[in-house]
Amino acid sequence: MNTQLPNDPSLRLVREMLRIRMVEEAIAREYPKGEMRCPTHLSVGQEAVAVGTAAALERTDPAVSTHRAHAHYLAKGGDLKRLLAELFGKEAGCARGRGGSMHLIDLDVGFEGSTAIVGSTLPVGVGLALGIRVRAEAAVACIFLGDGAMEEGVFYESANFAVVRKLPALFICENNSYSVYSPLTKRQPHGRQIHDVVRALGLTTAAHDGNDVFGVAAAVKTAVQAIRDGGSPVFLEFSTYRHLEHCGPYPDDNLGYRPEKDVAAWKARDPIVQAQERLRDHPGFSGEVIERWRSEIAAEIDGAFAFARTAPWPDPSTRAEYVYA
Ligand SMILES: Cc1ncc(C[n+]2csc(CCOP(=O)(O)OP(=O)(O)O)c2C)c(N)n1
Ligand SMILES: [Mg+2]
Repeated sequence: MNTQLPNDPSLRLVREMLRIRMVEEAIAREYPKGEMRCPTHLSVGQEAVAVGTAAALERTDPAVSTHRAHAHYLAKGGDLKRLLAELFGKEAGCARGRGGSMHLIDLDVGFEGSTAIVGSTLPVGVGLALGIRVRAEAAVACIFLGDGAMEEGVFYESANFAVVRKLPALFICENNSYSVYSPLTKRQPHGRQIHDVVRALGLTTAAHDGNDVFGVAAAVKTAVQAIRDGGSPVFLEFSTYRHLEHCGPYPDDNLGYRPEKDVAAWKARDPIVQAQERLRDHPGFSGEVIERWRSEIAAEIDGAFAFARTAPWPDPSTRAEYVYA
């Protein structure tokens, strides 16, 4: 567990983004050794959406996510050792080593699951919101999705049900402009905005900069409060950008499917660098603080990798347990 968090909320946001970045950079570094035998989709560059959103949620608010889930799982408080053990296929993994990177779960912190099938957690999240309503609880169900997932039929069914039943559902759309190699400009008509489409379905919507962690946290906080106060479901679209390839540990800018000037512009707007610049004169923040965080986090990551590497494999005789066939 992460035991050295600063009390100051702004510092916590930056430290948590740095922690997630360092975890994913460590995964990228270790991945080519071939010990993690699952496909892995990294969120490097997109950390602000996960961290800003989770900061505005309670531990008891359930969340579901996608194939690109490490950041959401960790920001929600998911256990790092169990994440890495899952990537190594070990019994101590959060899905007992059966799921790999795309099937993360930590019920202790309300992280109710992620799956590899794009869009498949949307109705699960809406179902969680229905459960909250039926039990008359004050929680909000958070549903992370990518820009590609809103193009699937299941999104419209799920969003419509949430609106008709006025469910406490918060859709967080990470719009990184791409579904694998396909840009939004090739997938949707010129000028169409995702949040405009969703507003037409009856959800309350807004679009924000997804690389500004403070702006994300503020926007999600407002939305969560409105939902808890009995408002309609909310859909927040956050524009952001992934730095690495769609699936795997490497950059893939050599493929040329993203304009070089876009890649450079987004990298110049790195969410962690931007947040650090914003905090330059903030009490308690300094270069030394960042360096201390770096060494604390590096030690935590080393320990978690050692745990994952040395943890036992699942017993082969249990291979049919905890899976559906
Ligand atoms: C139903 C389904 N169709 C296609 C795929 C292959 N696929 C995996 S990730 C992905 C892209 C999804 O894009 P988006 O929702 O924007 O998420 P991002 O990868 O950008 O985070 C696709 C098409 C899949 N896993 N499931
Ligand atoms: Mg996308």
